[in-house]
Order: sequence, then C-alpha cells, then structure tokens
Amino acid sequence: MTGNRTFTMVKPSAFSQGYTGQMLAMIENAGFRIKAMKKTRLSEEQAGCFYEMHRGKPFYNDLVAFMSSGPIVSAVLEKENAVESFRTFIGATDPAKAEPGTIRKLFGKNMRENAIHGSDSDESAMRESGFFFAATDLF
Ligand code: IDP
Ligand code: MG
Repeated sequence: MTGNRTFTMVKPSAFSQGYTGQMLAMIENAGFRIKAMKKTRLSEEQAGCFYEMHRGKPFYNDLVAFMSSGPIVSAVLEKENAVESFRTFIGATDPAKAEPGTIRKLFGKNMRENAIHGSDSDESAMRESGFFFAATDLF
C-alpha cells in the first residue's frame, strides 16, 4: 500500500443499530472505493491484538470487550491520500467533538462507541488490512 489505501471497521454499536448501509453509502459517495469487505466478529483475543498499541491505557479493557461484543464490517478502501482523507471524513475520536456531517458525529454514541474505525497511518492501514484480508482479497 502506497498512500492510497486505508482500513475501516463499522463498529458493533453502529452495526447493531442498522447504520452499516448508510455509512457505506456515505463512504462511497465521498469517493472511497471498496477494495475488500466482510462482515465478521472479533474474539476478545483478536480485538486485544488489533488494539495492541493501546494495551495498558484506561480504556483498553472496555474497548476490547466492546469490539468483540457483536458483528462488525471490515473493509479496505482506496482513494488518493486515503488515510488522512478518511480520518477527516469520519471526524474526531469523540463524537461530541467531531465536525458536523462526519460519520462519528452522525452515528457515534460516545467516545468508545464512536461508530467507525479509520487507520492512523499507511503502516497501520497495511497492518490492519492484513489482519482481515489476504492480498488476493483486494481487487
Ligand atoms: P481513533 O479510533 O480515533 O484512532 P484511538 O485513540 O486510536 O482513536 O483509540 C482507539 C479507540 O479506542 C477509539 O476509536 C475509541 O473507540 C476508543 N477510545 C479511545 N479513547 C477513549 C477514551 O478516552 N474512552 C473510551 N474509549 C476510548
Ligand atoms: Mg487509532
């Protein structure tokens, strides 16, 4: 991946509230192309590993429990400057502080249940994509 791909997940809260379709429509309308996508569910161990960099932080245990609490939809997205562009598009981590019109503002409940994930760097995008998808799944 060379700057044009990012990785996303519709988090369990947004999935269970039935927001997946609306969120994906917004994502496509913003010019992100879906390179790979699947509905899945993380075990606690997988969620713990995915968020490994946050281990030890006060929110880590609750985050892992939340992210393994129900189905998610994970996807690899493609667009120019994908990582930064998608982070701006989804809004701040805290939905209360996210810009109007962003996915987190529209669909997020609180700081933890903030509707959607977006990679924070090209390196993270590659790691996170590899967590869910094989190279042959991307096309
Ligand atoms: P990001 O998702 O905007 O990159 P990170 O700091 O990487 O934010 O945190 C990962 C996830 O952990 C957040 O999306 C959110 O679900 C949760 N989280 C982060 N900070 C807090 C907090 O202070 N309280 C509760 N949950 C948090
Ligand atoms: Mg992050």
